[in-house]
Amino acid sequence: MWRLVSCTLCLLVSFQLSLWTVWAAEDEPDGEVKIEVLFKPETCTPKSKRGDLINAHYDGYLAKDGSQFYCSRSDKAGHPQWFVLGVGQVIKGLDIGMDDMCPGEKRKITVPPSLAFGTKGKDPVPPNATVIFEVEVYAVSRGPRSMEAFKNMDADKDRTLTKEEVKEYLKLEYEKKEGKPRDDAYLQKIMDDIFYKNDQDKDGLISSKEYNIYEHDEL
Ligand SMILES: *[C@@H]1O[C@H](CO)[C@@H](O)[C@H](O)[C@H]1NC(C)=O
Ligand SMILES: [Ca+2]
Ligand SMILES: [Ca+2]
Repeated sequence: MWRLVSCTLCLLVSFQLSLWTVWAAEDEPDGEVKIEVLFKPETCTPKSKRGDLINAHYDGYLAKDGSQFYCSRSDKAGHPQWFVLGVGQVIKGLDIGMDDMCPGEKRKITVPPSLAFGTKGKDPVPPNATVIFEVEVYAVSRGPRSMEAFKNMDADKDRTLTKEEVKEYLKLEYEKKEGKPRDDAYLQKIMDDIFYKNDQDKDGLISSKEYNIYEHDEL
């Protein structure tokens, strides 16, 4: 999912940038992920953990000059993106840096190259670059890797998920989290993405085995 896009739209609104130039550190190849909490809601639950389905916006900047290389607000029609935390769907530094976050929380996460795009970089990120992400979390759902979520999705309890079952689940999740339904095309897109990533044998169903990436989760 790490499509890097040009980010013209976001540049217009990235007034934070000026704050960040002072932050510019030299690139430490083996440093640690640095987390700065920018905003934390008073009621901060649920907290994200590995395997949770996270919905978030994130903007990426190069530490050395503050230039922006990624912006989820202008990618994919500006929808915040869904991903599973802690399983390598995003760079390692974000898997680490977005742990224990609640909906509404904002963080600035500084990631050394070893936990970002490495010694090779990934255009337009140059080799050995420390990157900074500003993230805002919108939703934290248990799953899709929790067995709880699987059982909720599997409406007819046959231990496989059809596209209809997954879509219905997403529809209800969105309504619950956002107070209003999402349009069908949007749900369809997320669902296609989920099947693309999880339906390994491409039979149009997600089996409990395909779904269950954690050995300790037993059905
Ligand atoms: C990136 O870092 C590696 C290891 O520290 C080094 O071997 C390589 O030359 C560096 N690449 C660039 C383009 O600076
Ligand atoms: Ca089913
Ligand atoms: Ca399958």
